[in-house]
Amino acid sequence: MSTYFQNIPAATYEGPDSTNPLAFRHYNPDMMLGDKTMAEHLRFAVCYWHNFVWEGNDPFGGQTFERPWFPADTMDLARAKADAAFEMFRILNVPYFCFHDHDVRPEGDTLAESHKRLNEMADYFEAKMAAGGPKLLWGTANMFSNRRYMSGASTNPDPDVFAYCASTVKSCMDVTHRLNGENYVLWGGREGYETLLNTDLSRELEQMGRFLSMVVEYKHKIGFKGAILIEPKPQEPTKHQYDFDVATVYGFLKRFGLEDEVQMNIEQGHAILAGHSFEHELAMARTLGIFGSIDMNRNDYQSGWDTDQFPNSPSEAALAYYEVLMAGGFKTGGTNFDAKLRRQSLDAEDLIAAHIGGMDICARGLISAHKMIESDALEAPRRARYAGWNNAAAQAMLAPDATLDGIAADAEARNLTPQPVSGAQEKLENIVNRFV
Ligand code: XUL
Ligand code: CO
Repeated sequence: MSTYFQNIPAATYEGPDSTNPLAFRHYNPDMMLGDKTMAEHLRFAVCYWHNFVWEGNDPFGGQTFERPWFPADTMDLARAKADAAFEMFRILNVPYFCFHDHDVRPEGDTLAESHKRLNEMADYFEAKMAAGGPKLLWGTANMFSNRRYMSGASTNPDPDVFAYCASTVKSCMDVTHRLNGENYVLWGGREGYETLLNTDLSRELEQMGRFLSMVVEYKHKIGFKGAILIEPKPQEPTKHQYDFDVATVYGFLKRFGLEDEVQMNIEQGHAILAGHSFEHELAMARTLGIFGSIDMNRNDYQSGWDTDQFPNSPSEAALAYYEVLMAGGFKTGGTNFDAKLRRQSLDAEDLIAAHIGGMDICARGLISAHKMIESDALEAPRRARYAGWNNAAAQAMLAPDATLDGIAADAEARNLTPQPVSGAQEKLENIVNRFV
């Protein structure tokens, strides 16, 4: 039993007028929105790494947090960390959690020892999950922290690192499968380059494509029913990451014939780093049929870093969940808080309050998005804007037998003079604000 969060009561819904910093004001798990409860729509997950592994260091300074399980370099401390983690999951009443291998077990001296330790921790989790703990939204392998990965994971110039990665991912997929994880995530933090001067792009992309294909093959071999998710990010820690954004990853999947096998885990902060908005990335994934899950956080819009802050903008959350709902909602995916405290927020209570605030913002966004869709307030004008395409003559221009010169001849014969129509952007923005 952990005593780290002692005296912090389980968080409950108290309604919008509550002033209790440790109660939900908007997240009411059982409230119905359409045919699902709020909990079923949002499918919240707490991540292991930012909450229980990160010590508060930044590029200029070291540890600020003091947690009883630090440095978690023994199995006893790893179990103490797990006790605290599951205690926090219980207080927040989240249905899911996520972890990397590296988050939950100290690395062994050999690959075999590392896998053995991971399996021991999976046993420990299994018992806690069976005793009413959360389910596993996704598992993943940390193939970016250790110096062996400094020149890449599957894209490494050294074939031994490629093989090491195969063993690592296999063991993490096995554990994810055993714990009934609903997805398996690959974030290629080191799958990119620092300088083109020492990089063979052709080889690295080929290695990455082959590796991902083998991951998909292994998923089918072991009968893992969850989704394989790629998490795009344009840079940081590398100067350039190959999984730059959703559109880039889609091109990569097409090249290797994996577009029906792999979906996207889209993170707000990564979208901003790529020069997009979160809703752009979500809309692109929906359009391409590869939407999977989200990592919820926000970036500081000035720093240019991946600051992984807890979300706090109701309007941004509303536009994000609008896209999630338009994509048909989460299937295997969910809302994972890939978010961390600021390094001065030292207390156990800060961890709880941060998640409660984030969950409330997501709940507000979901409610607004649901109302916007029910009212048809945005979709009706969008449909009207394209209504000209509904007639047969317009559709014929897109048919496989249509030709450029045929359409040109028709346009000239009809002496066309198209008249511009207002895009009415401000009116649409005002509509959104009615619901937020
Ligand atoms: C890094 C990031 C990762 C992935 C999992 O920016 O988002 O934590 O979510 O490896
Ligand atoms: Co993430």
